[in-house]
Amino acid sequence: HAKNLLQAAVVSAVVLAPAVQAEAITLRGASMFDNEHAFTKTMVRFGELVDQYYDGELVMDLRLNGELGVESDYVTFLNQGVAIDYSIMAPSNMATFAPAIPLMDMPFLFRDLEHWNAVLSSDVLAPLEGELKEKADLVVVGYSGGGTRNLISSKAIGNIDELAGHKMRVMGAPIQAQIFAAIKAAPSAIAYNEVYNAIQTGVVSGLENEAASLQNLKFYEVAPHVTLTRHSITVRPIVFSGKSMRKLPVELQAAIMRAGKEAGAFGRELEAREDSAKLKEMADAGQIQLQEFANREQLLELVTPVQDEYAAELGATDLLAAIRAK
Ligand code: MAV
Repeated sequence: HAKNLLQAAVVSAVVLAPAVQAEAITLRGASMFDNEHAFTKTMVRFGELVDQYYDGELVMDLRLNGELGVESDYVTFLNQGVAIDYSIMAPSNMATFAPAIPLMDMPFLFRDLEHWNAVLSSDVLAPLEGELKEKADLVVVGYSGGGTRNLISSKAIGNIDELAGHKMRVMGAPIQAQIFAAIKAAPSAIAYNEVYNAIQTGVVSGLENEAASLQNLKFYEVAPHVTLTRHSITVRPIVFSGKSMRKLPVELQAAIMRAGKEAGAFGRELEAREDSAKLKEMADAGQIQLQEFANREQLLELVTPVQDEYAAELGATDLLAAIRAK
C-alpha cells in the first residue's frame, strides 16, 4: 500500500510539475477601508472573477485598511507601476496626472441616480478614459461608486447662510475647491488620512463624503451633523496600472477587463442600495443627526457657471453637454 502511494505521488508530481514550476502571478490591490466597505467588497469580487476567467495560477493580494496609504498615494504607485496593480479611486484623486478626469466626479454633475445610471451605462465617458490612459498610463477596467455625498460637519448646517465661510476639507482636484468656494464655503484640500485629525483639532469643521466611507472611517465621532445636500453621486473607476497590465499574458488581460466590468456593476448596485440604509443605521444608532438643506436650488445656480468654465478650459464643453443630456 505504501509503495502504491509512493508511486502515485511520483506520478502526480511528474504530471503536476509544469504547473507547479510556472510561477503564480500575483496581482496586488489596495483599499483604504476594511472588509465591510463597498470598495473592498467590489475588489474582492473583482479578484474572484479574474481568477474564474483566467486559467493560469493567480494570487490576488488585496491590502486593506489603508495599509498602503490613501488614493492619492495609490495613483502615483499605479502610474509608476510599483507597489500595487489596481485599486478603486475617486477621479478627483487623479487630477495631477490627468486634469480632465475630475469632470467625472464634479459635484452637482448628476441630477439623480437615474441620470448617473444612464451616463455609466453609456460610453459618454470614453474620451476621459482615453486621456487617463494617455497621460497617466492608467486603464479603467470598470466603474464602481453609487454613494451620495453630503456635508458632514461638527456643527449643524441647514441653509446657505450657515454654509457661508464653513471650513471644510475637499479632495485635491482644483475643481472641487472651486465648486465649494462658489457655494460660499471655505474649502481646503487635505489628505484623506489627515481629515479626522484636522476636524478634531479644529483645522476644519467638516468634510463631504458618502455614507459607506463616513461609517467605515467613523468621521461621525468628530462630525456628527449630516446635511443632505446630495451634491454628488460617486463615480469610482476600478483602475489598473498600464505598466503592470502590459507585463501580463493577454489571456489574463482579457480576464481583467471582463472581471472589471462585472465587478463594477456589482459594486454600483451594492453601494447605491446600501447608501440610505447606512445613513439610517447611523442615525438610529445616534451616531449622526440628519438635516435637509434649505437652498439646494440656489447651490445649483451658483455652481453651473463654474462647471461650464472648467469644461471650457479643458476643451470639454461638448462632453459636459453630452453628459448633461443623458
Ligand atoms: C470616499 O472615501 C471615497 O469616495 C474615496 O474614493 C474618496 O477618495 C474619499 O471619499 C475622499 O473624499 O477623498
